[in-house]
Amino acid sequence: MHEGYMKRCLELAVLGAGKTSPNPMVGAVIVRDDEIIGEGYTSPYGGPHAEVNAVRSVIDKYGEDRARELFEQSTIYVSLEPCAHFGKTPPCADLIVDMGFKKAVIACLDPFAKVNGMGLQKLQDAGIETEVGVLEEEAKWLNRRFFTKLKEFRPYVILKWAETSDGYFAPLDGQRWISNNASKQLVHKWRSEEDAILVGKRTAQLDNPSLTVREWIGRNPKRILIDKNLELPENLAIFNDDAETIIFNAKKTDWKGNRKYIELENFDLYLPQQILYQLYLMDIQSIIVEGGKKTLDLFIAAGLWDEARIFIGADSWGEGIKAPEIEGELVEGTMVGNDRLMIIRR
Ligand code: AOF
Ligand code: ZN
Repeated sequence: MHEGYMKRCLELAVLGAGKTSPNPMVGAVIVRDDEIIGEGYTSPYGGPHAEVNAVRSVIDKYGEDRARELFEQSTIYVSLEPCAHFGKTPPCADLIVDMGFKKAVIACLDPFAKVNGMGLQKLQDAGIETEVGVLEEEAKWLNRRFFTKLKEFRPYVILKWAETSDGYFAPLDGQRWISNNASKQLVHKWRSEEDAILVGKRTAQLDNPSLTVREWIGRNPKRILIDKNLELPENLAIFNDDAETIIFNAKKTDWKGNRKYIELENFDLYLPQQILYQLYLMDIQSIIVEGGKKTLDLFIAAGLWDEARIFIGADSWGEGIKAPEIEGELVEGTMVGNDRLMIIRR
């Protein structure tokens, strides 16, 4: 029973994907007499939290007086501990107490220092019955970007590439498409869900990608480029005005329109660590590393990745540049048209 309602919270939470960052995406469901009477999920960044939206949905329907009567007989299910602090919005734990809920069921605690157990404490101090840990793993997985930022002090890193059925990543020179159009659309959806996309110099030059979201409806992530000596020409698509571009280099720190240049002092030393640290300071919570081979290998060698999403195309080439090699746990294996998609977790 609890699990069914919590599952609904997780489904609602997903509706905030790509819009709530750097806040987590959360879902809330209000249940009275085994019937859902209200639902909500986190509004885009800076807006009301899930609990507020769920409470409002009931008030809008029944008016405040009747809603309060109903809350006294209701359980609120939330996929993350209700907040205890004044941030951009007032504490959700206070709202739950004020509205007089009978019970609160929570999937997992919020590791954010200003909440971390204190939201739960507020509910318990007010005499609300509480239960924690329903679908905990699922809830943590859903907000894995948020948890990684708070626990590892770096963005969540997703590696993405396509390889041929015989393991080639690119031809010996130039560029050739491997995956199909359905896979391409999926990649655009993924882009809209993450804060940034990172590529190396060679990929920016050879493929000349815009790294924007065009085959899906959603916001453009920030673009991140590694170009040590700032050698790339300004007419490349990655420099167009469609999105912001952050350029890690060894020459200058500067700001020019949509472009932000960040100089790394000992460029070649701990490069992925330096980049992730700078992105963490900018509150970028997740990145997709889209290539090329050298850049992917850099993150793999440093052990700085969380997920790899690999398309395996139908063609075989017999020669080329070998795809990166990675070890981890296969969490998903599906077909996207005639491409095979493997998702691997570290
Ligand atoms: C909740 N419900 O739906 C979310 C929560 O600046 P604020 O006020 O928006 O607070 C942001 C923090 O609140 C965020 O870092 C996280 O700890 C928590 N997010 N809490 O009760 C929600 N999204
Ligand atoms: Zn809140």
